[in-house]
Amino acid sequence: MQNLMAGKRGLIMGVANQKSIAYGIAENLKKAGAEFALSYAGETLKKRVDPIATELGCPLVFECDVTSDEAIEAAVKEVEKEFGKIDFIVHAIAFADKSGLGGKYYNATRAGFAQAMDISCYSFTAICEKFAPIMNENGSIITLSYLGAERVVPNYNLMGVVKAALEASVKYLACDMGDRGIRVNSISAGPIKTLAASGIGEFRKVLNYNEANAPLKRNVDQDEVGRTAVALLSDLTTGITGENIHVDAGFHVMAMSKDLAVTAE
Ligand code: NAD
Ligand code: 0WE
Repeated sequence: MQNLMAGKRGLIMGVANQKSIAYGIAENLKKAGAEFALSYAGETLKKRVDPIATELGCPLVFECDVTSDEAIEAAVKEVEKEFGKIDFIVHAIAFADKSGLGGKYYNATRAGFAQAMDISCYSFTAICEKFAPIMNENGSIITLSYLGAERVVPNYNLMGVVKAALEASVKYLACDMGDRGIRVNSISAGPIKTLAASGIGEFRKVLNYNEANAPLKRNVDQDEVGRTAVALLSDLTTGITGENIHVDAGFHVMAMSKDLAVTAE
């Protein structure tokens, strides 16, 4: 893995702290020899992200709230000034208002729906379009998704619908960007205790259920997602685009709880 990403440069969006999935990806990209910039949302995260950038030897760290076209355009300029062209982008960003993450899906509000789609889905499309001119041929772009896009996961609700749209956009973007050799894929990660997850009531139950029912009988971690991300961003996977790879200890293949006693009789 040492030289897999040697000479490759890119941008990682969505590191909030050392528990972020984006941090697990960044650590592994660093190990593989890549060089990258970090972007984060909100001044309050600066004090968390600056030391991480130092640790990982990032030559550029900047704020970028993806709800702003100007911020995304400024990000392209910053990255171009530092690196010229880049080879990869990691999008590890999601947000939905609490009203969209529990109770009934249909209680999502118009404003909450629009905001969750904007931050967690549209931003990926905008980033692909705005960064395309400074991407090298054979570049690779990834985003993060979750099984709730494909099937109903209790309480994931609005985020499930938004991730379904994100996974559909991965396919259309793969088609749009394929003529320049740029690949677009997603990783569907199993549940991992991060800052975003800590805002979810009963997240421990989700972790326990996945651990008990996954074929591998355990949960995954940020490092495992990070290693798959390196594969998708490297030249090991030049034939893969428009794909959604599950890094979930196999949980997604199960149609029923391993313990049939839960509902039998
Ligand atoms: P995290 O809280 O560490 O990361 C989420 C990031 O989104 C944060 O850095 C936050 O600042 C950023 N963000 C929110 N609004 C933003 C905005 N307007 N502009 C820019 N950035 C913004 O949590 P995480 O679990 O590492 O989440 C990363 C990705 O992984 C998300 O897309 C999430 O849906 C996905 N995911 C998480 C899990 C899990 O169980 N933790 C499982 C599958 C997929
Ligand atoms: O994508 C996610 C969660 C993303 C997320 C988390 C929050 C919490 C704080 C988006 N918006 C917010 N808004 C907040 O105010 N995951 C894949 C993690 C997750 O969330 C769940 C899960 C899993 C897994 C919610 C219910 C059930 C399972």
